[in-house]
Formats: sequence, structure tokens, C-alpha cells
Amino acid sequence: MQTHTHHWTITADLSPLLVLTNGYQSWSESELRPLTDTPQRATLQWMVDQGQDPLFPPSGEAGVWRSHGLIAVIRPDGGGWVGCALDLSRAFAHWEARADGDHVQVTCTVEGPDVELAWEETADVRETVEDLAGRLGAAMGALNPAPLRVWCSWYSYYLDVTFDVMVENARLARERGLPFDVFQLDDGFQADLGDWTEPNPRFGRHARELPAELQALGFRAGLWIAPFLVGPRSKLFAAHPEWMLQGDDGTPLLFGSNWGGAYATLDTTHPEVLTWLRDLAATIRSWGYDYLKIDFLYGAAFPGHRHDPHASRAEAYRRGLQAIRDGFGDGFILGCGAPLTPSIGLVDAMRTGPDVAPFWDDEARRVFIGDGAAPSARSAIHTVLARWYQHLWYQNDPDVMIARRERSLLSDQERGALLGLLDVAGGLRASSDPIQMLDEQALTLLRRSLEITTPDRPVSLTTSHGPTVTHFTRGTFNLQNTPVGTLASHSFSAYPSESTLPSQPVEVDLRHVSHD
Ligand code: 9PG
Repeated sequence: MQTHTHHWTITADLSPLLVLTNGYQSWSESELRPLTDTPQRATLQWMVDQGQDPLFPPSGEAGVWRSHGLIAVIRPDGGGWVGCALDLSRAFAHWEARADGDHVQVTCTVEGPDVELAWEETADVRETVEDLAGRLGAAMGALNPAPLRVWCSWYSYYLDVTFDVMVENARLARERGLPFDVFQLDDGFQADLGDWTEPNPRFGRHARELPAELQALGFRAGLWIAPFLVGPRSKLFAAHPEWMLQGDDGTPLLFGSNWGGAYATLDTTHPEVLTWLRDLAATIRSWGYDYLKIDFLYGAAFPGHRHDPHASRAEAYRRGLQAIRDGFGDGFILGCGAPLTPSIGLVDAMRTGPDVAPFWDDEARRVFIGDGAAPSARSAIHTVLARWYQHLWYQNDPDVMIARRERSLLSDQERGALLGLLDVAGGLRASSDPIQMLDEQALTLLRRSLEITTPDRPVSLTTSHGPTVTHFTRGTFNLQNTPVGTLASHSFSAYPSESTLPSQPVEVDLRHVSHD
């Protein structure tokens, strides 16, 4: 594997410095932390496989911070240092900041062909992060489509989704006048991973029959696939074991854990695989879908043996993504579980955090197993906020609002924090709430969450209520378990005006939600 290492030294009093990190893929933890703290490292291998880069996971070592694409070290005055790669279409940029006495040793290891790196000392880290991220986005042709409002089946129905559930929710949404653009069918319609065009009897009908029903109700049709993954019992796996990424023993590599076990992934440097991917995306388009959520994309960049041994992981990944884009044409593509930087310019939108869940925190998995990608409202807010600038790479998808009160453990304050997240992230809007479950209060909250806003900017990187960026021009988040002044725990408080910062945040009363 080709690598190139670059090195810088910062001389400073380390104790007040903060570091801003960017995790590898959609679900990987991203944060704003004291440099001398200790990053979490997941202790179970499948969590590393599925939530981090197995070749560059968090260090687990005090004062050693790893970050993908860019990194920032921040002084108490808001100035500091920012490093960012300026083209990541063929390589990964692995940044590491290491506390070392009264120095910080910064390295960037480029995995793949060497790339131009920016390393800047600045009086305003926030501005320099945005400036350099913007240059990276522009160099890679970042797409910037209009945000969409999406109903997605996953976060209520999970694998139990049926054809009738989709149509019934679309019908009720139309009846209630809810302003969704797209109804998106998630995981559960397919026979197996890889056998996407074969129906799962549990779903009731074939997914190709759904677009006509949704369009008749005035919605666009969206579909989820995990295009690179292949189930070990699927027809695709049996037919083409040579299309799979191979392990050292020359057999298909099985990794991760979901759907009851490990899975294989396609080798996207194999020409026949690229043709198959292009055809798959074109087939789904021909069924009438013009919105595609492509998930578990990190598979194509997983370490292993490939048909083209000269392709870097980033190149292999991008060839696979390009094939899907070629097949899906000008349809809208949302990336998920995706290595972030090599996706720029090929996806319209990107999930920039782990899954939201109808509860605040999963302490067992997050704290005791050290997995920052564990689904929860808190994890999603934490990571998405630390990536506020990524709207310069694609449209941010902070994941769904959960407005319902049934089948949810979220408090009013916590639902308000999710609403604040969608407002501040300013990208895609989504909900999975069963429409018939929503009372007047929940409907009001859902409608608020579907109002398109522009991405917000932090007002400060040096004060925060939680280990991420929490202070924005439109309001403040408190992710901590204790109140701060009048700001409740697990909450977001909007300021009354976008341009003025009052000395005390104003509480949002969810029963009368309004940002006007
Ligand atoms: C469908 C889902 C939804 C969801 C995606 C993704 O780490 N994990 O165990 C883990 C499992 C599933 C997952 C994310 C992480 O969810 O983000 O929106 O599409 O797949 O299976």
C-alpha cells in the first residue's frame, strides 16, 4: 500500500488546547475535545469494522487524536491550526495530533497517491475550517442540490416494513397535508443482501410496484440498498465468489455484524462488478425511483485483496460509487455508512452521523464498549454538530426527527434538541413516524422539522456544553446530563433572533414551537 507521511510541530502550552476531529464514515464519532483527553476506542472488532476505519481507528491513547480529511487544534482565543487535504478523490488523509511534552506532533499519512495538503495557523479556526473544507469541496465538484423532505420507513418499522405500510403512510401524509417530497422504502423489501431485485415475501409485493402508488399520491419514490454488501447465503455470492473482496486465504472476506451475522463486500475494482452496479442502479431508476439511499458503503473501501492490486482503497471505493451514479443518472443519491471524503462530488446528500434512535443515550455501548457510533439521539447530535462545515461537501443529512410520543422514550427537551439539530444542520429533512400515531402536538413538531433552513455556523469553538460544537448563531445545545443556567439538560434553546446573542438563552416551549 502506497503511503506518504507529512509532519508538523506545534509548540504551545498544551493544557488549554482543544482538538476538532472528523470520523472516517457517516457513523464514526466526530468531536471537539481537550487535546489531553483520551479518545474512545471500541473494544469489539465488529464495531471497529462497522463504525470506524479498521486501518486508522481512534487511538484509545491519552492525547492522541485521529481525524480523517481534516483536523484542527484550537487555542482558548479561538485561533489555532487547521490541516486539510485539498483533493481526496484517490487517497485517504489520516491526520494525527499527538501531545508530546510542550509540543503537539501533527502527522498526515496519505494512503494512496500523494495529495496537496494545507496546514495553516489562523486567528479564527472556525473560518479556516470552513475555508479549507470549501476548497476541498470545490476541487471535488461538491453537489449542492435543493434539500428534500423525506419520509423513511426505517425508524418505526425496521425490517417489518410492508408494501401496505408504505402506501398507508403516504395516503395519511397526503390527507394531513404534510409537506414530504419523497417516500423512501428502507431495508426489508429484498430477498437478501445482493439479491436486490428479488422480493422478500414478508414485504408483501415487489418493490418495483411501489413508485406508481406513491406517485399517484403526489410523492417521489425513494429506495434503500446496501449496494456493495453481499449476504453469504445470497444467490449473488454463490454465483460470483470471485467478485468479492478477498481475504489473505484467497476466499471472500466476511466482516462486520448485522442481519444476524457477517457479510461479504463487492470488489469494486473488478470490471464485471462495475457493470453489475451500473445495471442495478439503472434498473431501480427504471422502476420509477428517483431517490436512492445507498448504505453500508464503507464495504467497498474495506481492507482486503482486490482484482486491481494497484488501486488505493479510496480509488476502489470511488469507482464503485461512480458506477452507481452512472446508472442512476440525475436521480438524487444519499450516501450512508459512507467514507466521507471520497464521496464528495458523487452524492447529493450524506448522513453525517450515527442513527438517531427513540431514546437519548446508549451508555452501555457508547461508554462501556467505547462505541461512539452506537445509535441514539445523543450520538447523532454529537457527531453531526462537529461536522457543521460539511454542507460544503454535500447536503448534510442529520437523520430523522422523532416527533411521536408513542414508542419513544424521548422527553420534550430531547425532541427539541433533535429539532434544533435539523435546523442547525440545514440539510435534508426526514421522519419515520407512523402518521396515524401523531397527535396535534407531534404533528406541529413534525411540520416544524420539515421547514427547510440554511446551515448554521458556530459562534464559538472554545465554549461548549458537551464534547462537541454546541454554540451556534441560532441557539445553544446542552448535551450534558445537568442543566447550565436556564438551559435544561439534553436540550436546544433557540435565540429569539438569528442576528443577536442574548446573554441568557431562551427556552423553547415545544407546545408552541416557532422560530419566527
Ligand atoms: C437499515 C439501516 C437504516 C439506517 C442506516 C443503517 O452499527 N450498527 O450496528 C448499525 C446498524 C444499522 C445501521 C447503522 C449502524 O443503520 O444508517 O438509516 O437504513 O441501516 O438496515
